Amino acid sequence: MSDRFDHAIVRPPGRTFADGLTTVDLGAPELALALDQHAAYCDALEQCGLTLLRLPADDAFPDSTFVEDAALLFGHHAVLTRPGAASRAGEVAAIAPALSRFFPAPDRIAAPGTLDGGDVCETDRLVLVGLSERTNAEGARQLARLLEPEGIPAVPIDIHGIAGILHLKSGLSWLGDGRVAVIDALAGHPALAGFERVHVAPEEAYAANCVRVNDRLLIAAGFPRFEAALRERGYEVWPLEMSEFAKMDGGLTCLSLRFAA
Ligand code: CIR
Repeated sequence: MSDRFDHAIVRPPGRTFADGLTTVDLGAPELALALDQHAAYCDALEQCGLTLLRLPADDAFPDSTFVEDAALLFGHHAVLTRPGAASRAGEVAAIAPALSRFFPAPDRIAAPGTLDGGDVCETDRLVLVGLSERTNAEGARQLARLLEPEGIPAVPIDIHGIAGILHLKSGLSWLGDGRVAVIDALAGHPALAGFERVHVAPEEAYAANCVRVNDRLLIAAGFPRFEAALRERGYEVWPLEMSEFAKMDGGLTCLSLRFAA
């Protein structure tokens, strides 16, 4: 398990972006602004040293810009997921050809398992798997079995009933260096006991979704307490405007699939 990446798969939002799923009440996203924010995100990944595989926008799937939910990449091992929302099921077949160049023999989550990539938080020692409205216990069990031969433990964290988070990674992110960023509602979970926890204040909860890419940490702009806490710890942070993706329940991790080729 590594924090070093050299490639990422991205897909810009399509014309149907505003028809996607959301649980928040922040208004409809503006496509032009979303495209600008996506371009800035892609630029940041490139500045971190990544080569991007840019997939075309896919109007058939309004949520398809959130590429992270359709696949999991662990080293040279890919797992095609089985998203928990019916409207997103077809995203897996839509992304599989792009992955096949690098991951010719991916594993798959099979029915009745469901699993969204947003529920899977990879760390340096284990993989945390959120049990959510999207990821069920069977999906988490299948993932644990797939990771077992690699000696990677998959530890479930039940997030049902935790307000304001769609996926585990809406409230928890791996920062590297033995640390996680975490919202208060998850911070006491025993699975996190061995990590240094950087607390994200309730009024800054959206900031808990951030992404470590090589030497930098991409964070959502507009969350000064969290940003200061990271700078104090020596992180080189890169704030990015995420307003239009936040309206659709999306965060920084879900906009790319990062890997080392
Ligand atoms: C959805 O509800 O599936 C999308 N609107 C947002 C998915 C965000 N994905 C993620 O956090 N991994």
